[in-house]
Amino acid sequence: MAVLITGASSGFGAAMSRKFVQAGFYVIGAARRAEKLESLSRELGESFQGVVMDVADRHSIDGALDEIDGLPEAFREIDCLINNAGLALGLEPAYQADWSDWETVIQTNVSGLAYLTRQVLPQMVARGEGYIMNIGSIAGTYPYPGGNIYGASKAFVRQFSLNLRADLHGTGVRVSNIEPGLCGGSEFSYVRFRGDEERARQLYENAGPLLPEDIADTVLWLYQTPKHMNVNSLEVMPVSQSFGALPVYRHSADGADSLQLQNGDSGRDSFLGKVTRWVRNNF
Ligand code: NDP
Ligand code: 8X3
Repeated sequence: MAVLITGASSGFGAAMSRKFVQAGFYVIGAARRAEKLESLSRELGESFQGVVMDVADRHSIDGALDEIDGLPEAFREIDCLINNAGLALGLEPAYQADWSDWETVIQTNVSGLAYLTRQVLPQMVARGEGYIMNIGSIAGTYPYPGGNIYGASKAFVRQFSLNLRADLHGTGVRVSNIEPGLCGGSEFSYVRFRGDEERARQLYENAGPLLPEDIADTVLWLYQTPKHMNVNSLEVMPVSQSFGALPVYRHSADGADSLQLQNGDSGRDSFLGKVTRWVRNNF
């Protein structure tokens, strides 16, 4: 039996593929970039099979699942599906965001994840065991400026995971939603900032972010927990990240509008300074 990991061509998915193969499991790594999968296959050997799959296209998902049916026997049954493929595009406010970016995020993070899960679940239910692991995000719980459709897509992942638990009650199939915070060492911000390497680099500079290996270790641990145990959700942040105060916008009769935080900090300049620092530190 095998572990099917989407988004295996970089970041979390590549790190998970390495950890699972090192731990003795058979891994099918799926992504769009065949050359990255081939390189991982050369590195990991016979326990890894790459399959080209565009999760935003359900015909591509069906084609890849047919291809998996033709793989050596050890790979044909999927014991664990790790729905990791996903992306954010841009940080513009909702009223300036590009609609086609939003569609891509929805097709990848929402429709693709849901469709692949729907296609893989019946074999798990028939066997009376299996594991669906969804990679959500802290963005699915905590809103932030510019998070708009990305955060909403991860909120879908959170609620879908919980509803799967309800539907799968009694089947033996486990479901977890893993919600990482700031994590460097992947292409996530490079993709979000449309190839702006410097902006992506600055986001993680001196921030001590999580690393893909941390998420891979977490996911491998979850998979190896006893089969009677289900971790419904798991939120992981770097120690350097926590929560911000909620800003309040105040109108003033003299036109000097201001923003105030719950801790009493106020004033346009100090708030803007905080926002600038926060944005620099977080994005
Ligand atoms: P990366 O950009 O490094 O990896 C994303 C992976 O998803 C790539 O392998 C990419 O492969 C794949 N992918 C994207 N679109 C598609 C598609 N349409 N079909 C198939 N595969 C696709 O980012 P991360 O490793 O950081 O992100 C992995 C997951 O973790 C995402 O769901 C992300 O939202 C989530 N996450 C990331 C955090 C972070 O701070 N990095 C924090 C919280 C959650 P390819 O381009 O080859 O198709
Ligand atoms: C990625 C983490 O905080 O950039 O899901 O949204 S965040």
